Amino acid sequence: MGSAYSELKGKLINIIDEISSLFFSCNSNISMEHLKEKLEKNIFNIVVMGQFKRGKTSLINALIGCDLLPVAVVPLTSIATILTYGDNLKITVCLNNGECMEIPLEKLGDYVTEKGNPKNIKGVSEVYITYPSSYLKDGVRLIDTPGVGSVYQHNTEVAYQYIHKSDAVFFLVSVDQPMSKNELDFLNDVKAYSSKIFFLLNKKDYLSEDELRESVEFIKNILSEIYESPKIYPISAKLALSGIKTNDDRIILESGIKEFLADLNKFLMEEKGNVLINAVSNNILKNLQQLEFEVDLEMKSLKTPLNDLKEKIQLFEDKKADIVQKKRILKFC
Ligand SMILES: Nc1nc2c(ncn2[C@@H]2O[C@H](COP(=O)(O)OP(=O)(O)O)[C@@H](O)[C@H]2O)c(=O)[nH]1
Ligand SMILES: [Mg+2]
Repeated sequence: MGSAYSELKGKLINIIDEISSLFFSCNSNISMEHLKEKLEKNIFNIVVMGQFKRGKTSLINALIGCDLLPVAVVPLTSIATILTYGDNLKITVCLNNGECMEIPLEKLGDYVTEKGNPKNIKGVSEVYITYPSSYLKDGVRLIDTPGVGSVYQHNTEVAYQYIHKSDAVFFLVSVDQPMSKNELDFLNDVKAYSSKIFFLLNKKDYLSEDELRESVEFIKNILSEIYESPKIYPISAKLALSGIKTNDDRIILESGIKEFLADLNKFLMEEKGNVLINAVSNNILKNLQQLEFEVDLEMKSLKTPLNDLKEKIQLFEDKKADIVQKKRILKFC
């Protein structure tokens, strides 16, 4: 990212410091402290979203080229998993009580799956994984969410928590399931928060070329009601992972992942900085609006006793005038 980006970043950090020194607290979703950290570390959240079983986790595994996260035929991930760059694989489970612990890969399923951790009885808040993938360089974080519309309501709630943290979204639908009302509602909500959405139509390996063309057209028509000229990437995350793992170019080509990866790389090289600056500026503005609202409320609450006090002083003055008047009358009697 160039010098213009660094300059803008520096200016925004100064603004955050100035605002933070004026106001101690702010009840916003994303605090000034978080926004500063986001800028300083270039934290860029790519949130993988979609209904359960669409292949979200498979896509993340394909991207990093490794069977790292558990995949299943039943709704599986009940916990959000956050992947960041690290020279070595390290898995940290954080609990709702603030405690965090490192676990080995073979224990991951005990915390992030509905089977190993039904209804999140273990009270896991998030799982952090570091991994040496080129897609995770320069502050990119890939966030795997449980997916909306699962029979488990708490999974949907977890997915929704991540909408407002997303800088870009991979939204997955799949050819074996028609697009649901849940998915459309969710997309409407995502639109308000994320400026960049990649639409992926997964499991293309189930269809012939003609069927796939029809399926892409169908999804495009639906999405066009919400987004202007949406681009859809038909892929097979399963084939992509198998091709990338075995370095088989024929399978990688067949998976359709190449065009998506090319556009993703271009976006990360050319647009990521702008999106990040925009996201932080928007959040600063939102925080300022919230602060303005709070200051306004406080002034109103101060004004009420002040008016009361004025009324009481007036009453006192009237009473005093009355007594003085009475005294004067008495004197003349
Ligand atoms: N045929 C086929 N199956 C896939 C593909 N991607 C994922 N799957 C399967 O779909 C199921 C759900 O995948 P998963 O990644 O766990 O979905 P998630 O719930 O959205 O994270 C698993 O059985 C995967 O093996 C694909 O491209 N083709
Ligand atoms: Mg999953």
